[in-house]
Amino acid sequence: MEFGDVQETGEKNFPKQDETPIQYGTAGFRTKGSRLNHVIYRMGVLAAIRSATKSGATIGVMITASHNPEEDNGVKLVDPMGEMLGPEWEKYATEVANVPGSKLDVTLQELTKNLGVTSLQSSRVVFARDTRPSSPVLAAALEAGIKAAGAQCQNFGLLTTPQLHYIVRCINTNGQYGKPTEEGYFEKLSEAFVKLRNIRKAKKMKTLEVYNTCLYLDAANGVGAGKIPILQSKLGDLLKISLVNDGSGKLNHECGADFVKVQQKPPTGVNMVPGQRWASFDGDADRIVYYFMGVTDNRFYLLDGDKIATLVAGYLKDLVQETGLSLNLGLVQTAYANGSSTRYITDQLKVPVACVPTGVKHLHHKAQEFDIGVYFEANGHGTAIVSNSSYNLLQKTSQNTSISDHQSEACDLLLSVIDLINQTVGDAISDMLLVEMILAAQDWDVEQWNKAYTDLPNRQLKVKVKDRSVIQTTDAERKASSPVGLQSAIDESVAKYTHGRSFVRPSGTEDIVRVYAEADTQSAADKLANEVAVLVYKMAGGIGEKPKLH
Ligand code: G16
Repeated sequence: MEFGDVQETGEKNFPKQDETPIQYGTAGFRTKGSRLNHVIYRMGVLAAIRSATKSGATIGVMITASHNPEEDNGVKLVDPMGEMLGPEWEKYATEVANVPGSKLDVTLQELTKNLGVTSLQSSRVVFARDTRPSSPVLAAALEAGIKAAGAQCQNFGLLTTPQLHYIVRCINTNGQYGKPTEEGYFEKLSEAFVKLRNIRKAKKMKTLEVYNTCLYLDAANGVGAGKIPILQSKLGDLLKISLVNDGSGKLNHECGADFVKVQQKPPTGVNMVPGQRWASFDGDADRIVYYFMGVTDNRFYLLDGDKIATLVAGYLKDLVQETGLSLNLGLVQTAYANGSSTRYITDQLKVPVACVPTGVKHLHHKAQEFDIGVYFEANGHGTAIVSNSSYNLLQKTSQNTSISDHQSEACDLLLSVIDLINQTVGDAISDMLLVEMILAAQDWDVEQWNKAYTDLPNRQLKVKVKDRSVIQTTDAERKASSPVGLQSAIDESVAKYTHGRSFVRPSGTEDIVRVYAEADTQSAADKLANEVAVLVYKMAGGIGEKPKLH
């Protein structure tokens, strides 16, 4: 195949802006929006090639930098079943993004030749963007890339990242997963939610005494904010959402799921009353965390991805038991999972738990090994997935007249819960509805939910280094294999603390090294995190202000 025209348009309208290499990271390319024009143009072409290798199945492209600051932007590619781009393609993406403009033609020629692609005419790419100021321009670059490649494209405008993932799956399953529109997305989720919430009424169960239908939501001033009124209009009184950081302020600035999780405090400027239930989305609404102020102690309590995972896994485990089917349920976490959560899952829930490297792509992949796989990163990014065979079995069993009413009701219930879940990727809106449904089903409020286990105090820090790739990790990122000597120094520090644990890893979305530490008290966790941050600074080429020991 020839890509002379693609190269010419690229050189003319989307020239490479600088020579600094850019890498497809944890969730795509991410850097300052002003550096991304050529990258995103080229990703339009790559998405068309990906589609051709999947027999013309639709590929999605989302323009967003999610939790990053407003001036950043990025691009995430979505595979046909709505999952993240296959890891084997990340190297092609990196190569195509970095090649000099004058070599784009030969690079694409070689790539398509090696992949056996001879035409892009039946390739299909759909795309959407978040609310960042740079997103419309980048969306135009993307569209130009798709069109220059000769592929068909559809622009879905402003969507949350998970909505685009959902739409891609709907298209490629010919509507079996749902209607491939935003309206279809809200219809599917809200119908399942309303059905599940009304079960109490249908079964004449006692009215809710503890669960409060009011939820306070910080939408990080992101794309999720604009979607809440649409959702609210379909929920009636079953969930009343009060929105803050509704898009009128600066995106992710001192608000949003990442801020709340990392800082372990509420978004700046919100007036939290003890006992109220709060949640925060991130900028593209693929993460959610919950929190509240204790009524008796006025303390801030965070219910992060680990707490959501345990709530969901516990609920699903009971429901599976009621179906009488032997479906194996498992939970997937990363090294950031609080030690107490892992202990609770193993000892109390008695659900198998696996640990994988950071990045939803790794968690999703591992979760596919279970009949029902629940996966969550501590930062609030996660979902649950159900294998096709388990789904079919549930459907068949629910219609089986020889089983007890109780069993068939449980199958029916589980099928509705599955409809409430966006199985393609972590989804803040779907996760929020799932949590709210479970809390209502148990007639719990946040305090009861929080009681399941007590988090070990923990701290996350960021260290700036000259080149973060000098840090390499192994054992699902729990150990640093490079630079030499760093891990033994971390081990020595950790050994001084009761219940101490710490690890470091280069971020795949920001130009920093992340440090995580936990210990028996907050001051010990802070001290350990500081010690390890100083080690990173010294041994991995720290730049800028040196981390200070407390
Ligand atoms: C992305 C990924 C997440 C990951 C996060 C932080 O989230 O999808 O899986 O946990 O980045 O990654 P890192 O620690 O490598 O910077 P998002 O919400 O920013 O797209």
